[in-house]
Amino acid sequence: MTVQELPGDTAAYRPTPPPAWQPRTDPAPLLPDPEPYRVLGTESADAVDPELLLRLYAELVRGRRYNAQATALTKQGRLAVYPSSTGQEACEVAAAMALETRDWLFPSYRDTLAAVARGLDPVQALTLLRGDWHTGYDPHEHRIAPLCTPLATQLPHAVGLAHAARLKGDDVVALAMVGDGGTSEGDFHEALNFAAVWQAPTVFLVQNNGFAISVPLAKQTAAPSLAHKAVGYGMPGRLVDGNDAAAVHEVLTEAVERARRGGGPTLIEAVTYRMDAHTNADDATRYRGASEVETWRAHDPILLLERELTRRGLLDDEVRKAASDAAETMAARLRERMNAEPVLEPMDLFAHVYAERTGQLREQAAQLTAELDAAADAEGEAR
Ligand SMILES: Cc1ncc(C[n+]2csc(CCOP(=O)(O)OP(=O)(O)O)c2C)c(N)n1
Ligand SMILES: [Mg+2]
Repeated sequence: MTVQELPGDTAAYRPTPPPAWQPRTDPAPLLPDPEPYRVLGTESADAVDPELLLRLYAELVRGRRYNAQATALTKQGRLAVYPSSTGQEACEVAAAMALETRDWLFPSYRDTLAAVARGLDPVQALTLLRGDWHTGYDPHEHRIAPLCTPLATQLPHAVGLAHAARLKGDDVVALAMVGDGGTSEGDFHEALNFAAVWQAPTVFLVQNNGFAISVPLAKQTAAPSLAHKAVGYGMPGRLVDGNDAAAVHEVLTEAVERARRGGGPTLIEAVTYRMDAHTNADDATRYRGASEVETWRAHDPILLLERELTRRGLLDDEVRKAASDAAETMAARLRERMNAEPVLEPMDLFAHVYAERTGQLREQAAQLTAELDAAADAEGEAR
């Protein structure tokens, strides 16, 4: 074993392990493919069920329209902020489709689309981003954890839930979504370590969209790939083309099934690209060039699917129109409902925070009650 000389006094450093030392796990089977795994445009595309390709297509078209509509709502002052997943729809949709109803999804703030593709009401999915009412939906009802803004904190939650389900004998899988930037968080490390040690039925999907706001991946990590990080925890790492909906769907489905069988967690890095700015509050032209964006436009997830469907004679004007009509209907309904003023109950601010209110929350609740009563009295007097 050759060890690079360290500068300074290295006399005390004895890197050679004793002869009996063996790796605890053979690292070779855990290593990701050297290139992102692809299906569309390759020979294995022929084996993909046409129904699945058509379903993915309809969902991707609807997803893109959802992103455009939600972004437009921010410009109309109807939504405080929207982190668009345009360009990442294949990951979002495949994540939702790989799960069974009994499974759990742990999304980040960028994964509204995955929640909607899983069946969540599109308006409820935006409630948090409008700043209206907590999570906006009942996580237990939908088995979708709150869209998580603090980076990577959803990952230990996912592991805890998966581990608890396993202890109870439920064959539930937790799929946790995180960005490339989120992999630098301590929570990422803790979650993956616990998941591997406990063999918790968890799947980690990292959407490597190239940036953490303005920070490019090259400034985020020196690892060969984010998928390689899996090996250090003792779980398999998979590297997949995140714009290839068939490939992401296959890799995620395999990982979910493996976790359900008791095979333990998987870390998946989906290589994709954030086509829009970080959110509507960001100007991406300040840190990246137009030519980079154009290169990715040629590798657009919808375009890749359209090519495959056309090659197999599955895409005609009727299929296109059905997908775009369904997307337009969804967008029109979303617009209409988001333009209606929500009915909000201010005291709900204190509901669902803790099972038992803390002293500070009780104080704040009393203060708000007094303010609301005073406002009501003032209104009464003014009449
Ligand atoms: C713990 C924590 N630190 C910092 C932030 C501020 N922040 C919000 S988004 C973001 C970038 C995250 O990038 P990435 O994980 O790649 O996800 P993406 O936005 O690209 O989907 C940062 C630093 C935060 N939300 N939480
Ligand atoms: Mg990112």
